[in-house]
Amino acid sequence: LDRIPHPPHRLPLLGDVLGASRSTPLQDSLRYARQLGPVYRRRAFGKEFVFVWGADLVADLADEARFAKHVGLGIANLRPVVGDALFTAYNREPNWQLAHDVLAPGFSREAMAAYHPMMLDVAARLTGHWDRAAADGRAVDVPGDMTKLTLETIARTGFGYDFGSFERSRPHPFVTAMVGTLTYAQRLNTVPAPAAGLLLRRASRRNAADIAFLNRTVDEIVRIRRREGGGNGDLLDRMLETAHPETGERLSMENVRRQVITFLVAGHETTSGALSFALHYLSRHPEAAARARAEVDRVWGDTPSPGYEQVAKLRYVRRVLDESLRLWPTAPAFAREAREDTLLAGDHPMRRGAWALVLTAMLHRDPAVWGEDAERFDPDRFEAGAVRSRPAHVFKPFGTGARACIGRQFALHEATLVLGLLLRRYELLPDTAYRLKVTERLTLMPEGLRLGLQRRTAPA
Ligand code: MNH
Repeated sequence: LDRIPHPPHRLPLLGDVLGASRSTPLQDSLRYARQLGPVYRRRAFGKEFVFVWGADLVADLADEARFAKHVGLGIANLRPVVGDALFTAYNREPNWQLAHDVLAPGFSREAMAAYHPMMLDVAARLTGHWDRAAADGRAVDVPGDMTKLTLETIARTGFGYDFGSFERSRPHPFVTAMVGTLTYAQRLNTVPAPAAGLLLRRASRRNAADIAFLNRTVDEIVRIRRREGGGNGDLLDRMLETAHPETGERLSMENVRRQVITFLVAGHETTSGALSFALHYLSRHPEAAARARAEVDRVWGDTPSPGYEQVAKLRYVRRVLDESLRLWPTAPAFAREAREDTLLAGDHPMRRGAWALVLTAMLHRDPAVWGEDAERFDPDRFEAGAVRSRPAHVFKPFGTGARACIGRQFALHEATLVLGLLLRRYELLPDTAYRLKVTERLTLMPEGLRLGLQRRTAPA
């Protein structure tokens, strides 16, 4: 540990931990990363935290034989809400394997193809909303509308539920409660545990009310399903009815509750951010937007609703999405722990259970891999030949290994589909005064991004 650089002691470190970084911990970590290099440490509350972003170090941490997911920090703070559901389960908890095996078929090709028409339905609500804005010459609230879209999509495809987000002028109370608990969990990261009770007493009472509301909403969703059925084998049907193929075990009701909240949260915030950043970059890079649009016109023609198979054919649109996730991986970090005593990259001794935080957002900017222009938006970095020429494990927006994102294909399909539909329908008119400002509440989002819209005439 002694050899790992840390900030010079002149920095008011505790003050930094308690103060300035509270709302932007990730962007602060990026600043330190640029100063201190590919592996560094920071002290907080008497503990050392190790941050890693150098490509060879991260590649070594991706070795599943020696390392595994670490449930700590922000993720551990979510345990009071979602306990041993998929995202927050400790590796050894039996409910992880059970839920993983029961739910994984919910993300198969066949399952995705069945969600596709519902995704189109939800997207039509978004374009209905945007058509009215375009007609009135009003700019749209991009992150707000993408959050409505992705929440409706996961609620509808996974649970047959409708939050009515596009018919409301204010966010659904479920969203407010969800944002509340996420913000609270992030704040817990910045306050020493013994002081948290005192410092955050009011916030903690609010948080308890938020959690109670999330639970009530889920119980309502389950009640409706039990009464009316009609899930067609969606995620909720799987949670309620599917037994493990080998052990015959089922998820308990308490665990179902935790899984539903997990999927509603994990299934929309990150995708919403990814879509929002992609739309920002498209609006600022007219040449990329033109290429993407030409591809959509060519591949989709004027078919009113593109089929499932036609989405994966949007190769350039997908590169725009990948490049946006490179610069702003909306789940910007993940943690890895040593399964046994080991040497990280042959150099840094780690005890069993010792862990490090992988700064994905910085890994994605490592000039040794991405070049000196790593900060520049360039979708051609994801052209097949360029991808092949890079080492493995340098692009990790969905994490790594057994605990990587189960919803990856879902998110990529949804986001590619929606970008295609929006590019085909509108010209994106940026507010040239807007400077990208990234907000953090465990996930990343371009704050205050608004775009003007102009309806296109139908493609030739
Ligand atoms: Mn998702 C895990 C990023 C979309 C459900 N997700 C992860 C991890 C990352 C991640 C990173 C691993 C975290 C860790 O190692 O601690 N997820 C994303 C991004 C998007 C995304 C960037 C969109 C873009 N995720 C989705 C969607 C769903 C989903 C959509 C559900 C429909 N994610 C999960 C679940 C896990 C997860 C569940 C936990 C998987 C596990 O531990 O077994």
